[in-house]
Amino acid sequence: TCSSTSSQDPFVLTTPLYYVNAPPHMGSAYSTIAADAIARFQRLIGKKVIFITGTDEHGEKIATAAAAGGSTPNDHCDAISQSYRALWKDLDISYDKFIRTTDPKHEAIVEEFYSKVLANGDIYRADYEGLYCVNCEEYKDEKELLENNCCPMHLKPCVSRKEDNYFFALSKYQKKLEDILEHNPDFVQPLYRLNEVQNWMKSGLKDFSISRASVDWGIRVPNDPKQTIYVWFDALLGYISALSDDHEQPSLQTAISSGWPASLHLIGKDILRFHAVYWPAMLMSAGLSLPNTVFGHGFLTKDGMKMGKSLGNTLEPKELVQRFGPDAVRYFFLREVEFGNDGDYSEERFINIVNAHLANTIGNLLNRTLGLLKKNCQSTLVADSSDAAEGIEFKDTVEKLVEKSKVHYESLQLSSACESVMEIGNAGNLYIDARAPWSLFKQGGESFDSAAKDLVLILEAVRIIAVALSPVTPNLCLRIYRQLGYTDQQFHAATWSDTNWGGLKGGQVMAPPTPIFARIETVEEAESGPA
Ligand code: ME8
Repeated sequence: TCSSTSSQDPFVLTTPLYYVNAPPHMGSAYSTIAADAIARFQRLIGKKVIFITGTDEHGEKIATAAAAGGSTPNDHCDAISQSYRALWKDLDISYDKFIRTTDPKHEAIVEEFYSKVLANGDIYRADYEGLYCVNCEEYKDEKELLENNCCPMHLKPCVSRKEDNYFFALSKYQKKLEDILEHNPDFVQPLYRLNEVQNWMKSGLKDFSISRASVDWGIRVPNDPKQTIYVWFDALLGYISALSDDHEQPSLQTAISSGWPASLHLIGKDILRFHAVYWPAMLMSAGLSLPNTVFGHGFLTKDGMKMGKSLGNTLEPKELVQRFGPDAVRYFFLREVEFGNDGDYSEERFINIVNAHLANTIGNLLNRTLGLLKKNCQSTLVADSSDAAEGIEFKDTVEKLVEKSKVHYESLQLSSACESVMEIGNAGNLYIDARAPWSLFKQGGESFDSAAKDLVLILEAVRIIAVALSPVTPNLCLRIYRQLGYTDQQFHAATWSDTNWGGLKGGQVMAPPTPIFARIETVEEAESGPA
């Protein structure tokens, strides 16, 4: 069964360990951005988080890519693995562990794990003949293939292979897996992915080959150095070896005691079967606990096809970050794609969304409020924000919306979480337009005082946005905090309880208003010159 967790347990979450056959593309970045938002949210609510990512470096696909590029597998892996780290830096990914499957500590753990499964009687030797997709690194059932035995994902023909391999007795775990899925309906999410998994299982689980005689680039099978361990049997264990302490003798036991089981494996739907079927069976065989949740998100597509390294129809995340900055990229994909579903990218939509939400709804609201405060109140708050008086309804609205966003974050509905936070911005804009403080200031007297108080309330709402949206757009939110007169340390020390109404205090001095998010010019605007 799935293990239970106590509040002391760390929140361990993982991205897929990406293949180093090619540098990262927007699909790899998408999973990692989503994981980062979840990790940052969990830290905000006070969890100790261990956020794991890394690279999957063995197997035929990688060896072929290295040879094609004229380098040794080692040099090739070093270079490409580094390009993942560099992109994670550009995208503000706050990972705690980066595991490479060529790390000696990982190799030691894979060998130990293999030996445990062998000792448990779940590994045997047999001949195998089948159709293999090198891009999936998987033997395929003829039934799943397109014309000419083409893989439906990669549109390339599978190759016929015949080998004498070691097999893992997956079929032994059919009943146990069925029970787990039935009794832990949250184990595979979203629900429609659970249904996919249950459907596959109906046709009966087949044992699978976990070694390759034909592949040299891999971890040797203990006691049979002529074979290497199948790349998936190796890579999944990266989630455990990542936990192992660099200063200790690597062992399953010490790695496990540092945080296993994982709370959440975040993956794309292409690798659901490995995570929801093979991996739990492998763990059971070795007597280890299962992760709590496997969440399979959808694909970013281009012209309806999965964007990917193998098809070469990718979008360059590095370029997007250079043009638009990390916050815009993070926000767009998390807000635009309902988490779990597929989503298509278009530049026009990208620019429209980030301009409307980040530059207008939040950026302008903050900027014009600070402008009025500077002009009329020397940039100083006249009262505590907790003193909401006439704005009590506005305060209630904000409180409800921020609570809603929390519920969405907790259930991994990242797009809805963004939406609820953005509704706070909408409410702020409605409030300021309805109150029209610019004319109240002109009227003077009591009207002037109530306008000054209105600004406090609006800024308080923007402050709450900065905390609640910080998992998604950490830089933008830091800039909001600076505008509100806080130090960077105060921003970094913020917790979810800082979304409670009442943080801004009378007498607090705001920074001179500067735009927190530069509106992106559309191509047409750029061509028609300055407005
Ligand atoms: O599968 N849209 O590595 P990989 C959304 N090494 N997400 C996408 C995507 C797209 N178009 N393309 C890729 C592997 N992804 C194995 C994993 S884990 C122990 C081993 C994301 O480099 C998505 O998360 O092919 C997908 O599952 C993953 O990248 C595949 O990465």
